Amino acid sequence: MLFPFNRICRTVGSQYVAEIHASRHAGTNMKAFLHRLAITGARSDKDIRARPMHPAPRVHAWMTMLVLAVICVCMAPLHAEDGYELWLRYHLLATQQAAIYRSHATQLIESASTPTQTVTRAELLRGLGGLLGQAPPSSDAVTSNGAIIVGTPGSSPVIAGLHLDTKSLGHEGYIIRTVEVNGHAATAIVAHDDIGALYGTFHFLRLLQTEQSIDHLDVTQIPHVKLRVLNHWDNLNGQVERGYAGASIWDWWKLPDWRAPRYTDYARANASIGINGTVLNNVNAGAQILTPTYLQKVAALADVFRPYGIRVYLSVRFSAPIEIGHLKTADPLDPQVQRWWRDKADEIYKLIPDFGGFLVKANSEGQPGPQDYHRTHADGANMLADALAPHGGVVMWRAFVYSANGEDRAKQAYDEFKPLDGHFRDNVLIQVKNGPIDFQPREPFSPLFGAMPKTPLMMEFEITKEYLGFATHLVYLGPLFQEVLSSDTMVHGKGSTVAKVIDGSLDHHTLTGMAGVANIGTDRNWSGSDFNQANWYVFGRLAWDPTLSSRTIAEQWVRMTFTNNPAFVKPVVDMMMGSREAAVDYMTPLGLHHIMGPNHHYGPAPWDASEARADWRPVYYNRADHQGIGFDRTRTGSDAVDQYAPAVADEFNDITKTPETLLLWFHHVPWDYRMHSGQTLWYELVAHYTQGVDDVKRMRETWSHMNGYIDPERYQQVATFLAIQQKEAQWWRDACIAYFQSQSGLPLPPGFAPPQHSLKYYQSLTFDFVPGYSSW
Ligand code: GCV
Repeated sequence: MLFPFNRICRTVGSQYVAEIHASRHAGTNMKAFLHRLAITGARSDKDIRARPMHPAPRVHAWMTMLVLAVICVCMAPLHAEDGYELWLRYHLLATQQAAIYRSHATQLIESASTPTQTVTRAELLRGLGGLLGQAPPSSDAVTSNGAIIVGTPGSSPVIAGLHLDTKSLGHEGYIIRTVEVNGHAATAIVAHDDIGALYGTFHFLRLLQTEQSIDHLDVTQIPHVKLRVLNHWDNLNGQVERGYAGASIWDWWKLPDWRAPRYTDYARANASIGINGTVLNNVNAGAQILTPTYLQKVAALADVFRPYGIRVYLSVRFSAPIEIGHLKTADPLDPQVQRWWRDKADEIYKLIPDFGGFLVKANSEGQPGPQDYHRTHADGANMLADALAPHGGVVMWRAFVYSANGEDRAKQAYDEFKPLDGHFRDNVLIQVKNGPIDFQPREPFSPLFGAMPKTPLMMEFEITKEYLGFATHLVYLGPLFQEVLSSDTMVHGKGSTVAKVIDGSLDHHTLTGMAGVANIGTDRNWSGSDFNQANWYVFGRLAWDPTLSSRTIAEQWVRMTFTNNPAFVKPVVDMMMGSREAAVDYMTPLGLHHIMGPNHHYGPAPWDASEARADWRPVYYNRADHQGIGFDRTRTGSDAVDQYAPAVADEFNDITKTPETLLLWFHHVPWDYRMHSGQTLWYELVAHYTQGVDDVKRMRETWSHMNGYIDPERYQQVATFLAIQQKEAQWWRDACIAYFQSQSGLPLPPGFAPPQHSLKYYQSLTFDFVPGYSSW
């Protein structure tokens, strides 16, 4: 694409003189070049290097910019913005603030002798070079105001001389502080270990990207959660289960020899938000990943990630001893099986000394597990834990289990795992999905949180939007994550939040974790849409500190990803913050759940009863009939409420006390039930569905005013995706209202538009080749 002349003209003359949009490489260099040319009056790149930076007359700068812009139009086919840079978009800052930052970045004092120090230095040079136009020169001593000092007391005598208490920071914490050295003001990014200094560096660059003051810094950061892990549901054939961003980024075929540069950028992005682990393969695992051929490939990825503090983990198939070990059984109490796993662990750790451990989906949705041998989940987890323990590895054993035994599916994980509390080895975490069913747009928190005080419970969020519109719906998941983390389990009285279960503070655990099912694929923008990147970002930031505000995180992300211009930031953040509730309204309002299309999970199908198992059918969950709608989980129903602490259970059991957002999750409610508004349930249901569509219309409207603030490439894609979202929101609303009306037999409340098509029409829709699902 040609360098767009109109954009240059618009940009020249605005306060964002240097915000000319181009690709990561060509664009950054071009911008830096233009800017430096403008402010130094140089005539060539060589000239720039020779001349000192000094302010030049504005007119001169503008003339130069215009001449160059014309030249660019004629000759330079540059890449469009494509979202590849994610939030690590180090484009030249052109506001007043940049000059202040330059005075705080006159020297760089760091060491680059270890791999992590080397990548830290590279990130600083890249970040400062991009944001400020040039990186400060490296130096051994502080000789002027404005030095940036980075490292640990062990890596830098200058830092050792600051006498900061780094021990209390632990392995990953850091301090960013304005200090004085030899009478000169400096910024120190200090940690106890190298990785902390890398995290601190990313934090410091974030301050610059978001144009925060760095005059008097005093920041101390220590992660609240120990294991902050992405779960890739990537298959070895390159498909991604529930992936909407292209194929798997792991090119298993070309590994271990070809280590794509993208792996390094993946590691940078993760390290920048504190993610320190990645499970490379699908929890519906094949055994092949444990064969020597694949372990070599895994080791190559581990080598790329190591300098960034990221450990690799693998999902393992419980029956692997049979499939690749040629044993007759996978019984966890069988000594041969135990030996096989011990040998396998030894083999892995020879190749990958810092291997993280295993993630296991067992006896769930057809996966093998210890129950195949009449053993418990604890027997299975402990056998693997014993194999990993000598090497320091952990087992993340999933609690996502349910079977077609007729019991309310929402109760099954608790029933299975609660009695096993205290039976797991010290290096086992139980990984629990945020709600009791399956990543629905809204669920109550899982009753397991708070119910297993003797066992570390790990949070599992789904970053990929399996149930929230795939790649094209703009749904920022920050409010969903925050809603779950701030839910009060009440197990030790008020304030016993899910966040405190996860960070270990409630029951005094030091082994803690949070997992997110990744939304990453080979799409150039990584996540299938620009706004989906925000969900990766917010996951990492909340895993580091579950008490952070999702709004603050959204604002940071918008500033880093798009622009600091407040005329863009405020409305876009507002739009993001309302987007999850909009999706709940047009998909599953008032506590409805699991009413999507069967298998592929695309679109609405509340009528569907085609699945073999009752607990896979939407009708099982919504139970709409002539009398009413909703799943009775009260004490007179399935009694799922009593899995919660008494105070919470009493609230959920009482229809007048249950929050209306969860009404139909816990109660089967007559259509004419009076809601808080004074309207009937039927009225409110239709109103919520309509509200959801209206909200998306408003989101489109908001976005239409953002044209011109950012590059046209990303602007246009977001605009198009919002149009898809509006179309599909309308479809959800109309199809659901048509079906529920067929059950209630009630007329539409006055003032609401009827569905655009008949129920029959919606029921006739079928979809082939839906992304993220296939019959592998
Ligand atoms: C990996 C849901 C998804 C499945 C997924 C499963 C799980 O059922 O639809 O694709 O399988 O959850 O979390 O194990």
